[in-house]
Amino acid sequence: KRPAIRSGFLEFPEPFVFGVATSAYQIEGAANQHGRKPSIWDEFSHLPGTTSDGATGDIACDHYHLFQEDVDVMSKLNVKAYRFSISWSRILPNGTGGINKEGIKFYSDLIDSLLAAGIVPWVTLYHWDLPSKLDWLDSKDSITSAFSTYARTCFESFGDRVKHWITLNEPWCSAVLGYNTGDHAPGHTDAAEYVAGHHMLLAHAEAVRVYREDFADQNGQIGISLNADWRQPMESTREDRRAAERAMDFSLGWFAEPVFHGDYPKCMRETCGERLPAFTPAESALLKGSSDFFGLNSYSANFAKAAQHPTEGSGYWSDIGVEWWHTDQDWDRTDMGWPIVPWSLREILLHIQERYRPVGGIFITENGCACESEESAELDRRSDALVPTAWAGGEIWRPESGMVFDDPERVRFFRAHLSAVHAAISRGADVRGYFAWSLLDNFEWAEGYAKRFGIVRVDFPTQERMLKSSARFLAAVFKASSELVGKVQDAQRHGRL
Ligand code: GBH
Repeated sequence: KRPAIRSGFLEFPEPFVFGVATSAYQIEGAANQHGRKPSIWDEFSHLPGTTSDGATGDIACDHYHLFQEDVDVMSKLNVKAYRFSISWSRILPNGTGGINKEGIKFYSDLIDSLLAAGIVPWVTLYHWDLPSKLDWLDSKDSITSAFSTYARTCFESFGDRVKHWITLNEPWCSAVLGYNTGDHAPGHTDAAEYVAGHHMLLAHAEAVRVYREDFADQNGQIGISLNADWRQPMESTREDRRAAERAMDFSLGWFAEPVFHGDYPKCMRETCGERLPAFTPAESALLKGSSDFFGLNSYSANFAKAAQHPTEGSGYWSDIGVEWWHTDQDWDRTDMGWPIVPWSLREILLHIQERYRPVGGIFITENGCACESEESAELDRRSDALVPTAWAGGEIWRPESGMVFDDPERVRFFRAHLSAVHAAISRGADVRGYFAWSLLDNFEWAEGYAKRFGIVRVDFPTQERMLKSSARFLAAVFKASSELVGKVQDAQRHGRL
């Protein structure tokens, strides 16, 4: 049993990674600078009608130029780990072929600056911004080799300093939103989700093989981040319990089963038949165990009910055979319309623990909320806002400089979800880290800039950063945790533990 550390109001097992997360296209900007070429998101966001208010990531948070300031903010907030992603087309502008030295330099400088601030980099290779010359529907061999060559370039360039890699972020979103609903780049609506997802899984497995075989001396870990929102049976009937299970199998299981057990869930294979590509025995063997840890992104939950009538047509949504209810209980919602259900995070963690027993533990690589869209926001600049004692767990943490944007809903969200993580740990889930989404308000994909997920507010016209009270809250949690880790390590060094 690992010794517990008190993190303000809660105890987490030690060591526990506390961090914040972002992704390249959502924050960097500098879309056409220093040799970067377009990704599918550059092209998609520039098409009319694809994003709210025609927003693009051309400038975003201008993090490409302001990264040092952002690292400084993180160190002020006691952040110990930072999860960011690399823009593939900044490194390899055409997706394959020549390397862009200036792109390498940008990430190299960022990594150095993080390490100098004592912040551990967690690097996502692919957070949805495929170089526009490529497509996940390209032939299996060509897209798989393009991704693994890109991955190899990153391991070679940064692997001396980066020890935590995530291959893909949320392949479910890339496959379903990109190749079925068309809400995300590349905006396809011709039901190619199973083939796209299949290629993503194989690309992931191949990159992991390259890392394990050729970069073993770097002594790092590599895994994948999957999104999962909890599905609760509408009634506790057999039918609804099965419906909820199917919904989980068709979302989390679609990717987690191949990665941890070597094949798609049985119910998917039975329902989809030939529309779901099959793995060869060699591919299946390569996939099985291809994640050193379980990266989980989780935001919400809703009720699942068995579909009364088989839905017309074929395709992902009718394959699931589930109807959804958000509203049967009076759950609050975020600005995204996603129900706020903190206990659902506990249920998901216990589900993952039971089903996958990841040897390297579970890392929550994203959790957070949008809860202050421009419409509802009341900009409250106060000179010395304090995080109320109860939120910071007995610690009154006085801000050094005064300005803070008040976001009490987000503070409540984080407090409740951290409590849920804690509850899951005490029931046996091997959770080893938590990354808040997101460090900054940023380009929220199809929602543009209208939905804000940051713990740091960004005033986009001036690029001014301002802490929110949720940043204060998390800083207090992170600080309590790292102080106690320090004390435990000290005691161990001096033989008292
Ligand atoms: C993440 O995806 C992305 O990785 C990140 O880039 C993005 O900015 C962030 O979330 C915020 O959107 O009502 O129960 O059906 C989020 C994936 C999938 C989470 C759909 C919410 C619906 C919740 N999302 N899910 S539910």
